[in-house]
Amino acid sequence: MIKYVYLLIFTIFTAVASSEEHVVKMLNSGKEGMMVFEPAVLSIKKGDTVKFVATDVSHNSASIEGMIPEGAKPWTGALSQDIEITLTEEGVYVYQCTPHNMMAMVGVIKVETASNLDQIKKKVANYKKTFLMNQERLDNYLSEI
Ligand SMILES: [Cu+2]
Repeated sequence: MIKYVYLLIFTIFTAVASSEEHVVKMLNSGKEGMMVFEPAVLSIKKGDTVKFVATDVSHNSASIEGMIPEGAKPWTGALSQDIEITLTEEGVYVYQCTPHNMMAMVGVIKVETASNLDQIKKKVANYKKTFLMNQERLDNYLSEI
């Protein structure tokens, strides 16, 4: 019996220890241009956390309705504030900076698999209509996952 308890504790401990934290900076200017998340494309494991850091002010991170996996929890960060989220559902998540979505300040996170990619791509055409510049950015990001 005691052996199983140890095994259980060990399993829980390794599960916790193996979840990683990824950092995404919110920037006025980055390698890929003006108003960007960096890195804008992440591939992570289920249960990992992503911390959006307000390196520059007046940005936030917010999930986009219909562009996250089914059952996933949406998020909306406050302007100029760090926000940390834990992603527990597999699939692709697309998020934006609310004040700069017109400039295609968006990012993509893949958790394990791209199972909902087709569903997201259907939404992209319509969503891109809000972009006034960097029209190709989201397509490029999605092609990287
Ligand atoms: Cu922004």
